[in-house]
Amino acid sequence: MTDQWWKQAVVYQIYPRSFADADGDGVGDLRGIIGHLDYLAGLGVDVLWLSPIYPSPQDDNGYDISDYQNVEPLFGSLETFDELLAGVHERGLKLVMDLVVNHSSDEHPWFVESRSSIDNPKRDWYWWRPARAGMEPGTPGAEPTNWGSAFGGPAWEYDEKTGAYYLHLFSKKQPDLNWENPEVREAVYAMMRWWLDRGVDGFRMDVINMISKDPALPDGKLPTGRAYADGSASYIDGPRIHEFLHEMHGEVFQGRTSLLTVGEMPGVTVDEAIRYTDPVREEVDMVFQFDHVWADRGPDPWLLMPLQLTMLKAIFGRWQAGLAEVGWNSLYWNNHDQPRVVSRFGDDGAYRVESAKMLGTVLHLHRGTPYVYQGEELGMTNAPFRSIEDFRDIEALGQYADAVTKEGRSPEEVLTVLRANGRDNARTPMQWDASPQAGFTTGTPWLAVNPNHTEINAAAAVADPNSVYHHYRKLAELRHTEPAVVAGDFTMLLPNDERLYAFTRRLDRTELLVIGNFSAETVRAEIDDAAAWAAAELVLTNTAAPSDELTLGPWQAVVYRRVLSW
Ligand code: TEU
Repeated sequence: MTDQWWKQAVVYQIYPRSFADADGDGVGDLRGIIGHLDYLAGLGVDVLWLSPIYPSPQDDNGYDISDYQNVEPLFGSLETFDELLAGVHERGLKLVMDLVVNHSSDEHPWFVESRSSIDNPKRDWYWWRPARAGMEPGTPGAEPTNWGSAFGGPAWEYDEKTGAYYLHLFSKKQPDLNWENPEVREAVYAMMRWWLDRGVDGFRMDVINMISKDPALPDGKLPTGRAYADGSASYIDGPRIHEFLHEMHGEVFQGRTSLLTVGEMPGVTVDEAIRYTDPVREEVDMVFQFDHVWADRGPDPWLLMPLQLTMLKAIFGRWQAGLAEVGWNSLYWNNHDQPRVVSRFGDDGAYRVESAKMLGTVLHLHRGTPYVYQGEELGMTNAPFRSIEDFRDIEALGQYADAVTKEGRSPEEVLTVLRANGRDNARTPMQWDASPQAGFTTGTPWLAVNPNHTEINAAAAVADPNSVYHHYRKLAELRHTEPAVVAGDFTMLLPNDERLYAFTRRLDRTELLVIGNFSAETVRAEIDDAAAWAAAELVLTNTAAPSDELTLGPWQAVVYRRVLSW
């Protein structure tokens, strides 16, 4: 119960395909990561989260696993993995694996068996259903439910050989596992124990709040103009989800210490998150919620929406207040599914460095465990994708096809949104130096390097004490040295201000004031006890110290500390 070391930790996410390529095949690998462990240790992070490295046809870049207890040859071998793990532990860091068990690859032996015949012992390891009554199997509309897949198209694939459909909430090469079947659950728990016995320090659990489906599998609501319905009401936070996660905790984590578990949970609510992360309930340590990364998404997926700061603050305020007493928040702007935050909520032009530092400061000083996605510490930006041919991501390609061919959208209309929000923005190779392929590879990268690597790269950042890199290093240091950052009560200030994000953190007699300017204007923070902060210590800022404590320059962030005299 007390083993909550992760409250003081900073986690760094590595997307192996795009981090560092040691063998010149244009795809990142484990040897490439090993070669940069000192860089990561120097940044001051505590935990490395590896996106999937298991054998996979790479239909969804590894989130389609064909063997859970091995390493994809593209990335290396189990021996290389053990060497990486040893290198991580030698430097006092921890390593968390990606657990992808809502679905497997359709090339996993479990599914190969399951689809081989209707009476195969593993048939019920997946969700198989006959065609919709009265419909010709394999014809449009004959799918058992009207649900759409997250990657475009229907969520059901017809299998000629056995005359039935199988469910896939993501690509058709990612069939959903049937967690109703205790054999499936036991096989997953055994696999997890196998990795923990090998020395890994925990799991990031992929779409884990989708593993429990409503067995009735009812149709979903079909929005106007959309080809498929949203079935999420039947599988988000499903009927047995807490039972399954508590069982997993008992079967896998019981009796083990110093682990970190985080559940990726699209659509999770604050109330559900309290249930998931309440230590007494023994489910997970924290969750990834999506409310803030959906803050600039409207009902029309093909219409860009500007960020409203008051909405973003309302979301964070709700999650900070909701999990203040029980449970724990994760904190993230970026990951391999989100566009680069400096391009999204900051200014990736004239104020790229200032806004990248400001965004990091505001996020990391909230109450929760911060996650840094590779390249975020350099202020990497979205990439200049031109045509659909520039994209590689199955989600972008699938959604583009649906929108243009089935929903009559213009290609440019869809491309405008994909350029801003597409996942490939996060997946361009890590920018290590200014050389032709940014020091990522000596070969041809699987996805083009962002041309701005000549300016934005790790070599330049480490050499420049005023870089985003060194600001993120200071943020990690502050979390490790100032208890109020970890445990202080959170109070939102100026909730209606559309330019300033301000809040305090208070622990005993120590109080921190954090203010971030989300605009290019000079703005004064009209907070109540402004005078009281006049004499406070300026702990951190991202530009020159403000002349007047509470007047912030363009994209400026300030952190003050005072000790109350009562
Ligand atoms: O992502 C689940 C998920 O929520 C994403 O579909 C996300 O909402 C979307 O991509 C945003 O544009 C997880 C993994 O993080 C993702 O990479 C996988 O593609 C997906 O599950 C299936 O495993």
